[in-house]
Amino acid sequence: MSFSASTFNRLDFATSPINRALSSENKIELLTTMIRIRRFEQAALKYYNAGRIGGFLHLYIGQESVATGTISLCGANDHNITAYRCHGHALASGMNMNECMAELFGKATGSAKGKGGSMHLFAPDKNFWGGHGIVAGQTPLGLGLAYGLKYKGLPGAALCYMGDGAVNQGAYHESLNLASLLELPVVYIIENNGYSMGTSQKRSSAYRGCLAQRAEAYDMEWDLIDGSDIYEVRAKTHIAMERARAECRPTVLEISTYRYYGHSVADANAKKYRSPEEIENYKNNHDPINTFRTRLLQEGVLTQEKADQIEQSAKEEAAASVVFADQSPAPSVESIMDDVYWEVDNKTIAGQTGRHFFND
Ligand SMILES: Cc1ncc(C[n+]2csc(CCOP(=O)(O)OP(=O)(O)O)c2C)c(N)n1
Ligand SMILES: [Mg+2]
Repeated sequence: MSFSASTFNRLDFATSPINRALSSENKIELLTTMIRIRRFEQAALKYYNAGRIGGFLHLYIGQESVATGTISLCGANDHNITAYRCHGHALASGMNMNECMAELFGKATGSAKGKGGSMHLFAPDKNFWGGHGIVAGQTPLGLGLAYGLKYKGLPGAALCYMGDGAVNQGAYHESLNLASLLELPVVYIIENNGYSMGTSQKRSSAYRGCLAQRAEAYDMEWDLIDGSDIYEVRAKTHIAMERARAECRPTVLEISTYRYYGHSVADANAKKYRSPEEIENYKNNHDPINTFRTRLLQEGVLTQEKADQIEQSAKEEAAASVVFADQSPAPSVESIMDDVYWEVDNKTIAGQTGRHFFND
């Protein structure tokens, strides 16, 4: 089927300036990133279930358009930080599968030398500041990234992601207050997948309209985004990032999305607090990868053969990362105390004496 504007009966975000600027290669790259994230996590799930990965494993399957679409807008001065459901943000930020899978396996070749695990992927050289386990703990840190940009006079934006369960934490509200008061270039992105662990959003939050609308109380701009359409994710996030870069003003975005799996793989009730029909409906009608693949086929940008090839190579890349992780050494016993405090590793006086703030 050939593409025409009348094919789509809703506002077509493909025609927004930031999406019109995409070449066919750029579009295929967006699809490839989403598929790589999904294949990486499917491999991780398999080896978690086989007992090869310890701790938690929070899967991002179903939410791929959020990290992929938003981080695709980032330039040299833009930064991002998120919670524990961080594999998608890590790969979208340019981390490779080997260092991520090795981290999940707890190996010395992992991005945090095997000491962080699934919740703590981290790549400051790629402007990706983690991977944080405390719900909303990253929201003041995201504010700090934005403060740093303003302090240095750099025209950038700090993207700070959180779940719908994080919006009732005090730290988030303190952050919104300061973001607006100090006029900081931060974009708070609520990835609303409908649940905080086993509690639905409607049972956990009081709000008028939507969660993002609370921004009005802090005199901040906000917007709602349909996460199943990566074009919409990019179009609306771009506006917020430009507001941050050019006007140093913060924004709250709420992106509706969904996770197919439980809160973590260890969520025994994953199929009890929501119906199988709900999961099936999302898979069949709102899956961001299926939606975008179909769209690119319609636009004539993608062929079925190329789509199959992208799937195959992502699968092979993920399988190779498992081999890499499996064959990598565990961290040495001698290194167990390293990487806890910078001062201790660098043998500063504070590190040697344990005195950080007082001289006596
Ligand atoms: C301060 C704090 N309280 C409780 C927890 C336990 N906890 C971990 S994840 C989570 C639910 C968060 O849900 P949401 O913000 O919607 O993110 P999602 O898991 O859906 O991505 C809770 C309560 C925690 N990690 N930190
Ligand atoms: Mg949630």
